[in-house]
This record gives sequence, structure tokens and C-alpha cells, in this order.
Amino acid sequence: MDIKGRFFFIFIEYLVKEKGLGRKIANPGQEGEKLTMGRLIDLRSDTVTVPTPEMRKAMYEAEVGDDVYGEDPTINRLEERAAQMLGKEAGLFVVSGTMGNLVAILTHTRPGNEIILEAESHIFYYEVGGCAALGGVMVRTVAGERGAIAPGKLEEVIRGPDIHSPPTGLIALENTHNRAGGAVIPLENIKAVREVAGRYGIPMHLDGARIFNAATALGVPAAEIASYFDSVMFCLSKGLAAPVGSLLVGSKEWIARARKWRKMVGGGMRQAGILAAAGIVALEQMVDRLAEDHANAKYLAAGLAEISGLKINPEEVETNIVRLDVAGTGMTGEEFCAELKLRGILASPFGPTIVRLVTHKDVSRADMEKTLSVISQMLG
Ligand code: TLP
Repeated sequence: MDIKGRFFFIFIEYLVKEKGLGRKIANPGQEGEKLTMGRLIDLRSDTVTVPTPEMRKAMYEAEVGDDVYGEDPTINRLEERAAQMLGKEAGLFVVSGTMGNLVAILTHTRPGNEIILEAESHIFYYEVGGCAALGGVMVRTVAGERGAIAPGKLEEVIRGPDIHSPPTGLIALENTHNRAGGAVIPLENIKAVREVAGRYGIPMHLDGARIFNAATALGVPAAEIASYFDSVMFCLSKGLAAPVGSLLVGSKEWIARARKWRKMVGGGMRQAGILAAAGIVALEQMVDRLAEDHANAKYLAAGLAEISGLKINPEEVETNIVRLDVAGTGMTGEEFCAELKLRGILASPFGPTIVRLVTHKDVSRADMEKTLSVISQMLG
């Protein structure tokens, strides 16, 4: 171990011994177990994946041009391919999922509109209030059942023609639903929500950051899910392992307007075909393997359910996200994750006593086994 490594080791030991980190742990374990100086098992998110060698090669070789002039052939190819896979007329490459959702809201609504979101949705929780700050829209949330909004509840919150009311400008769903533990919104629910939205003439947007996970779990093409929505955002940089980028898809006319909004928020890119090249590989090579991530998440959940102090219903793990309640250990989500980190495993606190673990292409079945044995030893 080099001098830096040794110093870090001593510092962590000091934290553990002198500052009482690990005090709620039944089995504090041995030094070697506590500190994994080697590879970390990173289950914080599927955003942590690194590009595949095929992606790096495609990036190196990508043909590029100035995309603001529409002259980047690789971006054009990615946008066409994305639109075709999602069954829409056109696509738009954006920097991130957050930018994609924002541009969709800007394109669908006007300032003073109200938009309807599920109460635990990513747009509501994690997108810095961009729709209010930059789009001037009000947000009305509806509590869902594992991320799914009941059509009856939706109808109750749609605004009527009353002079006092802000017009409802958009309904957005999320599939898979992140905070609901990667829950898949069933097609019947989407259909029923669409029926209500259609009756009131309100457009529908899908935050489909993980639409291919949803499609894999449902056993249908992503285009079938997308068919109920006027616009869809999906991410290349999550389970599909590309380094950057998301797409918006919709009608030609809608995408042309979205392109202008993307420019306004500073998302007009130049020779970004280098990034789009990795995205094409993601769509061609990384979709079919998502089932493996789902199987690993289910395996992990089944093992966690056997460990006393942990609460999880493995039946509810449908895709690559595992949502675990650690209240029974006496630790908060933050404390649990801090203890795990000392043992070489990274997870995310997702609520006062909730921890999220996400599987992806850079973790294996052996990593799941290791994670289970580390957690059961940690809790005694
Ligand atoms: N989700 C991230 C964090 O922001 C929480 C994660 O680690 O899961 N929609 C959904 C459903 C998402 O899960 C995310 C990212 C986004 C949109 C935003 O995508 P990015 O991070 O590309 O802006």
C-alpha cells in the first residue's frame, strides 16, 4: 500500500474506533472486511456505468458535423433510430433526462398552465423545480399506487373551464417509476389515463428514463408503451451505459418546436456525434441485456428479505431497482449506507429509513452474493 493509501486506512480506522462509526453494528467485523481498498461494488444508480469498449471505438470513429446546422450525421442517425424504436416520427438528442423533461414541458405548455405529476415523480422530486422556475407552470401532484395514478383521481384534479382556474396543460407519467422502486406502470393503467386525458384534450408526456426496463419487464416493444404518449423522454446514460445523453421523441412538428426550446436552454450542441455514437451502440447492443440486471435485482431482493432487520417484498422488485427499508436495524438510511461504504459497497439513502440499490451492467451475480454476505455479517 502506498503512503496515501496507508494514511486513508489509518483515518478510517480512527473514525471507526474513536468516533464510534459502526456503533449500531452487531458484528463490526475485522479490519480487512471493513475496508475494501479494492474495487467498490457500486449500487447507487445505473448512472454509474462506464461505456463499453464498443462505445469507445464508435466514439473514436464517429463522423461529426455542426448539429445546430443539422449537419452531424451521427446525431441524425441516433435521432432517427430512437424515433423508429419508439414508433414516433422524429427524435431530438438532449444532454440529460432532466433537460429532456424540461424541454418537453416547455414545448407542451404555456406559463400559467398547471401540469399533473405523480407525487413521487422524478420531475417533481429531483429536477430542481425547473418546470416552475423556467417554464412558469404550476405543479399539481396526485399520489399514485406504486407510481400509477388512478384514472378517477386524475379526473378529479383536471381543471374545468372556471375563470379562476389555471388550465391543465400536461399530464406526465414515469415508467419505470424510480421512487416506487423501479415499478412498472401497467399498460392497462396507462391506457385508462390516456382515455381520461384524451377526453379533456390534454397531452401526455412520458418520463421514460428507463422505458427499456419497463418494456423488458412487460415483454412488449418500447413502442407499445410510447404509443399512449404524445412525447417520450428516455435516457441512454442509465442501464444502457452510454456516457451522456437522452432523447425526446414525438411528432415531426412537435420535435421541431422542442428543438427551438432546446436551443433556448443552451442545449444546442455542435460535434456531439462523438456522444451520439455511444448512444447508437447503447440502442443496438445494450437493450437485450437489461433482463440480466432485473434477474440480479430479484436475486438480491430475495436474499435481503432473509436478513433480519430488513424489510423488503421481493415480489415488488420488477426491474433493476431494489428499495429496502432498514428501520428494523435501528439505523437511518444514511447510517446504513455509510456502514456499507466502509465495507466496499455503495448504495443510496432514499428516505429516512429507505435505501436504494440499483443493478446494472457493471455489477455481476457474484457482486450480489458478496453484497448479501457483507450485509448479513454487518447486521450480525
Ligand atoms: N435519476 C437519477 C437521480 O436523479 C435520482 C438516478 O440515479 O436514478 N427521470 C428519471 C425517472 C430518472 O431516474 C432520472 C435520473 C432522470 C429523469 C434524470 O436524468 P438525468 O440524470 O440524465 O438528468
